Amino acid sequence: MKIGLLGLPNSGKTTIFNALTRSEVEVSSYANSKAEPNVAVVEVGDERITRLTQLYHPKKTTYATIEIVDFAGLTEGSARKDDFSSIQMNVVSNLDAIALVVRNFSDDLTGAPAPIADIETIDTEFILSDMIITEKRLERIAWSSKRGKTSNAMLLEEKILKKILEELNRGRHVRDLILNHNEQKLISGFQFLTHKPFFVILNSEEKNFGRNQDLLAEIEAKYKVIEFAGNFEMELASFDDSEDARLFMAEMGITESARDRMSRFAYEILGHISFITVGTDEVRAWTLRDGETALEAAATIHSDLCWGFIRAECFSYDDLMVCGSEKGIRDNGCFRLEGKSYKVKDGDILNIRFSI
Ligand SMILES: Nc1nc2c(ncn2[C@@H]2O[C@H](COP(=O)(O)OP(=O)(O)O)[C@@H](O)[C@H]2O)c(=O)[nH]1
Ligand SMILES: [Mg+2]
Repeated sequence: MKIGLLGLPNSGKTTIFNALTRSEVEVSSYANSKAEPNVAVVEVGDERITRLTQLYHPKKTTYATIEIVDFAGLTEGSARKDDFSSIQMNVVSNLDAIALVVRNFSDDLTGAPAPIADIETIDTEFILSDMIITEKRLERIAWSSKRGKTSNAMLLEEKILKKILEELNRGRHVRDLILNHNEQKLISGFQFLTHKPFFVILNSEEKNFGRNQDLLAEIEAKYKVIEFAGNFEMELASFDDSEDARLFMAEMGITESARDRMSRFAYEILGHISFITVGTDEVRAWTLRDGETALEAAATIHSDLCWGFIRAECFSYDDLMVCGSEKGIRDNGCFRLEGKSYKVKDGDILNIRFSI
């Protein structure tokens, strides 16, 4: 899973990036805005994997990972400049979700925070950028059809793009449109910014953190939102001594690290779940979309397991914790054999039987 941090300059993107990834990228009001994006991979904290490691003593433990990308700032007018085209084509196209970092702290340069206005500014840029792409493509289609060069696929594309343009003109997003599978496929190449799963990270001043219920509710009316105290959490992430970190967190009313909260939030928004494989070699978390099947789980592990799929041996993590061991699982009738079309659940422990 890949998540991109976007936002206005000085909204705290790099600060949040450092907090999430325990990196130490320079944070400053004058940081070079044309620098390459910062990229880091973080492990998804998962207590189940930790406990299974204690139970199986594997040679290797592998947590799920999320890749975080910290972009240069966007500004009003970005859609009309080159800012988006390069970002969009190279990096945004690979993102699974966009996290918009919004400043909710006072800044010497830019003054008092205006989070709602900032969100609208960026949202407008995203919509504009998608409109420009749509209009350009529609012009080309019109040009082709004037010369008698049309196809059914092109007509269908034109129809969808007009629908999209109408939606964007109303200030709405491509992701709000209900599109069938075929339509989704037709427009996937455009990489519309307003098509990606999207959420807001409200980056709050330490002393206001946890006291922004009204503001959060206002944002939530339109977008998914999570609050961070960026600066504070960046400092926390740099602590080696976790006992100290826990004390500081408790003081702030933070029960989980920024990284853990963000991963949980992202899994929820993207409708992702984890299944687990266990053994003496490796205990490992894998990611699936909610609703995906045992066959898709097999393919995630290795294509051979998919081609030669026979059955999935399955029990749940929760049952294992209650029964204490795999023997206990079998004795209590919690062990199942599932077929290809079984819908995998979060926390399922799977062993794929296969032959090639
Ligand atoms: N008070 C406060 N300042 C912050 C916070 N997050 C970032 N800043 C400051 O805002 C400035 C810009 O931060 P940076 O992370 O580089 O922003 P970016 O341009 O979006 O990457 C720096 O001076 C940070 O110290 C925060 O949560 N609280
Ligand atoms: Mg930065």
